[in-house]
Amino acid sequence: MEEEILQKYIQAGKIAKEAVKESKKIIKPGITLLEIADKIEALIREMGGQPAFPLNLSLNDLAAHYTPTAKDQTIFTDKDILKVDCGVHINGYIADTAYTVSFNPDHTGLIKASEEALDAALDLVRPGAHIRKISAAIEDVIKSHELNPIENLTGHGLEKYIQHTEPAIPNIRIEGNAKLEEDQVIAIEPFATSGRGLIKESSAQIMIFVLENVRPVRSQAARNVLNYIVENFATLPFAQRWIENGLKLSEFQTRLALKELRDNGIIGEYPALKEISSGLVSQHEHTIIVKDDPIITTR
Ligand SMILES: [Co+2]
Repeated sequence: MEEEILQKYIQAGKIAKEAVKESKKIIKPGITLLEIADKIEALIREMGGQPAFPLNLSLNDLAAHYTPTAKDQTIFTDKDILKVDCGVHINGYIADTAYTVSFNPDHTGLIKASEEALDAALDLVRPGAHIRKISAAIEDVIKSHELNPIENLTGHGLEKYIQHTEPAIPNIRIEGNAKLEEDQVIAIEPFATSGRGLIKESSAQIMIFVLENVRPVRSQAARNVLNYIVENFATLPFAQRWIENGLKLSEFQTRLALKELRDNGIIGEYPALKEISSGLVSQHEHTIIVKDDPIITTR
């Protein structure tokens, strides 16, 4: 890997680390999810990075892809378990990291399960390591806590301006001989649950979108939104509230434009993901550059 690119990955990781540290200071029962997202995303920009995706703040049985709306009133309470998934990029070079927070001692074991699974997985990362061994380690640690890994969420590779690419790193035993390769950039993200271990798309309003194909659109309003997306987010996921705030549009105007872009196959959607049996979910994640001496950019 070129030194210049390596340094961008490391810098993105540093900013993500700082963002996580600050989030741990401000997240207390009574804070709104919107306040958390606004503060942390602003901090990322102040430090010279850009959010690689909207700060994901997924409560309880939501595993991922919840981010607040511009007027979101949802409050984090002392009963909740909250996944904080934070992405930072510098010129498209991404750091992706997550942790879980709760002030309810009932959730301690659940949080430990994904944290220890991530530690066990990180210990195995090196060029030539079998992905199936990493996956098996994640499954074994989570099951040792008498909890289930989430089967249909996986770790993933990262590339310039691409948030999810090969290789997939499953959280359960798999077959096959795929191996990690030197200089691959990967995110490992075990999810543990007290439920069955499967997620589905929730029916709640979708708040995260991504550009897929640039094509002509009819209305001026949708064209303006498309230009804003291309200039600011390229192929990385973005939040509806970023459009509302950036272009000073109402929620109604924004949703109308996004609907037109979606109906024309220009943007895709990331619905919030919910555990199918309403089990509570924990998650931990780090980004690693695969080397003999691996670089965990977000730790
Ligand atoms: Co990730």
